[in-house]
Amino acid sequence: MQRIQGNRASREFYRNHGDWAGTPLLQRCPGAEGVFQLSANPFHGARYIASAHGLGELPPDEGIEVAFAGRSNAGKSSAINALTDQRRLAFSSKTPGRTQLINFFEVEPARRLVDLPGYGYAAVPERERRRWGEVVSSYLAGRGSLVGLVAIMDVRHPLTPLDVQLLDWFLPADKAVHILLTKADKLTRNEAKRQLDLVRKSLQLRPGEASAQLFSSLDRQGVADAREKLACWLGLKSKEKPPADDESSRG
Ligand SMILES: Nc1nc2c(ncn2[C@@H]2O[C@H](COP(=O)(O)OP(=O)(O)OP(=O)(O)O)[C@@H](O)[C@H]2O)c(=O)[nH]1
Ligand SMILES: [Mg+2]
Repeated sequence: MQRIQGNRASREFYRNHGDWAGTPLLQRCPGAEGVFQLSANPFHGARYIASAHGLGELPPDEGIEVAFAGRSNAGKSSAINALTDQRRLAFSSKTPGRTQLINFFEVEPARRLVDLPGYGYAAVPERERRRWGEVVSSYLAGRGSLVGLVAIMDVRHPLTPLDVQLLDWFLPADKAVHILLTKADKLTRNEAKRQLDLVRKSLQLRPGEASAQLFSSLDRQGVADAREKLACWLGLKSKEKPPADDESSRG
């Protein structure tokens, strides 16, 4: 697999737009919570902008974006829907392998979420699987505007060999990784916590290197924490509602 290119485009973006000019992303957003106290969902206005079937169809590599990767059926599209508070922004399905395109959603101008096609679904023909592996790995390796990876894993069976391969390759790069252990509603609180501890321990995650949390798009646990994390990565602020018109001030 190709080694990840430097983050020149994204560093430039932060230099021009960020409140923390020059501070590396991993130092800026160390934990899963408390970076911003979001009072409103900054992802709410996200809208679909493009789908790419191949590398030639990607939107311009400008601004910054965060990609969601994981096994087929792990809950990538559902997580994007939960984060944006939209029911069908990213299509989610009971049929694994449904998302076959790289789908781009714009949160604000030059700030995007990217839904990647899932890996590891056996029923997808070998030729198609190989082609998609090539497209996705090239995207991850060469996309300058990509600042971080959200690795999506089913909490009941995290860190499959393909997940580990993705992380092994991504962690040493100068980019952020956040793991969402999805479908946490399928386990008891104790079981889910045990799984989270296991993942943290087996990856020996250090603060600032990568982070992991429990998540459920069904009962919404962890949605607020994930929002804070990704809002920090993308340099988003809460979208405050404009103050209500004051009747008395009208002429
Ligand atoms: N109980 C529960 N089900 C979930 C959760 N997240 C997703 N699902 C279900 O899991 C199935 C797959 O979800 P998707 O979001 O389509 O998964 P995906 O990772 O986008 O799948 P591909 O596009 O095939 O790679 C759907 O039936 C979802 O309703 C969750 O947090 N809890
Ligand atoms: Mg999907």
